[in-house]
Amino acid sequence: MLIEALFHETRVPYACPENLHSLRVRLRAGKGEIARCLVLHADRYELLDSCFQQTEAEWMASDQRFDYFEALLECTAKRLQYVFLLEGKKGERVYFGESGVSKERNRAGVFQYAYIHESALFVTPEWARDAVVYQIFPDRFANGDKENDPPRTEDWSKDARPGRDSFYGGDLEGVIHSLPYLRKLGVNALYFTPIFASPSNHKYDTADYLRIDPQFGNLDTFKRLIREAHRHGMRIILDAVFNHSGDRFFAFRDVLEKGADSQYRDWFFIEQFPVVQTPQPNYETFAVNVPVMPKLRTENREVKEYLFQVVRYWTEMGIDGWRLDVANEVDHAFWRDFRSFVKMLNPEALIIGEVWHNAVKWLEGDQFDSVMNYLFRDCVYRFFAEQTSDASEFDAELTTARISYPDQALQVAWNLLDSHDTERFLTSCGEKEERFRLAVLFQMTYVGTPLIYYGDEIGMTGETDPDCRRPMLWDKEEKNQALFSYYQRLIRIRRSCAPLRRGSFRTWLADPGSPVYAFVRSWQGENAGIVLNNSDSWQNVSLPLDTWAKRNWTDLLTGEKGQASGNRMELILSPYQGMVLV
Ligand code: ARE
Ligand code: CA
Repeated sequence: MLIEALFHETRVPYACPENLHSLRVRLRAGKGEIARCLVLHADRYELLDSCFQQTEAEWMASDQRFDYFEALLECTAKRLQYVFLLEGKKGERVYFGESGVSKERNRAGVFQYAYIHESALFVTPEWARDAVVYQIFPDRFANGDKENDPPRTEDWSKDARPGRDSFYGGDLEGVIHSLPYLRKLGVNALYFTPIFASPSNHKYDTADYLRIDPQFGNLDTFKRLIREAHRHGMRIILDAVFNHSGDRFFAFRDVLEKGADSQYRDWFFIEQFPVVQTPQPNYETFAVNVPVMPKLRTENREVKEYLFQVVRYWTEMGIDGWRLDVANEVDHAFWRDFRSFVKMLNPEALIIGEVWHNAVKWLEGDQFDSVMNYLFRDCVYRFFAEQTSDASEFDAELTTARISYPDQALQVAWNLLDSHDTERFLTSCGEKEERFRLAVLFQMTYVGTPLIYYGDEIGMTGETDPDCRRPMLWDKEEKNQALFSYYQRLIRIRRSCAPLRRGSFRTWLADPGSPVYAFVRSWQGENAGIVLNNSDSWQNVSLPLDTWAKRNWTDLLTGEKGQASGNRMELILSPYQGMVLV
């Protein structure tokens, strides 16, 4: 047994309390090394070996290098000591504990999870598990009020190609008018990129955090939007841009005017006085030299209090959550207090960070509920769009992304194909709609929350920012109606099939060199099996029955029924066909 590959630690994601009396523990081992994994566990104060319970850890997934096993340990006392007992493929047995690996139980020592505190439990909002989120970029979604259009508003047409400074006149009134459309699509949560006052079209350079941008409407419009959206069964999530303000934010204006004498000088990271914006800003900004976005010193108590007052104002108005911009560059202490504060105001509020890389540091239960899942997008991009990975590589990459996070976060991670910061996924697929459709099917059936970028559902295309932000197509002739119906159908399937929303995940088929990928989601004894043919040729597929555990199946997409013979399920899939079997 390759003992160098063994890994466990008593923290997320290797040890995650499920509730006060159970701890989910995970073990990493070399690929194909372990035949059986047991966990021996007891109250920390137990001295007698004979009083240790045994729980079998099950294989949960494999990635490129490792196998992962998982067990749920019951602990009445909330305190735990445990040690893994591993059996290798050749029958050899070793213990693995805090002191190391040994044939002798005592030498291996034990891992200790000292106490499960109520405050340390990771609870994410229940509603988020049933959510399908729709992302709206307000200037480009719908223009419901021509009166508030900015000067130099450009033509809203299918040929529009936005530049960095284009305005199209979209607003909140337009969103209110479109709620029936969104309801028809089937989504039940709306995420808005920023809507507070700012000079740009994207509004990430906030001038006034307490005011709706007049191009989008006013406070009254926003309150009506919340009311109407809620009446349509839709939640509202706003963008929290706290890493930086805009340069027209009152505090930054004051620093520009008064320099070192400004009482707000420590709200930012000023390198030198007087403060200049050109030719290069002499203060920290978002990214590299973006003068209109001075970085906020969120560690400063006054800044934090100011922003928390902003958070209180909008949260109390009735919104259902926050998406945190550049969440990875704001200090952890800020986010910890932010979580307590938001959940105090509204325990059901959802908190989603924008992090493009592994975000486990923020997902231990004390900061975000989850993240925009760009790791998911990377895997999906390589498999469906580029087609540079086979089923086995796709599966391994997904596993690496999945096992990085605790289950609570994973279940509500925003799985996106694209966003206002990336090229449109249909464009990534070379506008080959069948590939795009298969990726959407995957998005709607994988673990986590589907996040739909406005217009994807009707076949909009576009290169990266700013081209991916074209005005929404509303003309019947211009929309891909068939694609819209397909989205509707998939959303309906997701909403009617609990395993797709809450179920565990098991790889079903992922052979090297093969374009066929299959997996099973299970929830309370119910299974949903997803089979995807990511190729332009017919595929004969033979699936083992043990993961599926029954003989009959119905494809929710076509209504086709079938039966397995022997101990395999044989299927024939047409090019780019996907199936959702129950
Ligand atoms: C403009 C230009 C961009 C340029 C950028 C930086 O259009 O081409 O890359 O400036 O100089 C908003 C606007 C953007 C605007 C930007 C600055 O929407 O149009 O872009 O302001 O004026 C990183 C961050 C991530 C950030 C992306 C854009 O980590 O937080 O960059 N995303 C949020 C929002 C944006 C918003 C801002 C932040 C600023 O969603 O819309 O931009 O408030 C890799 C890295 C990521 C990196 C990603 C994209 O994968 O791992 O860290 O994200 O690439 O570059
Ligand atoms: Ca308008």
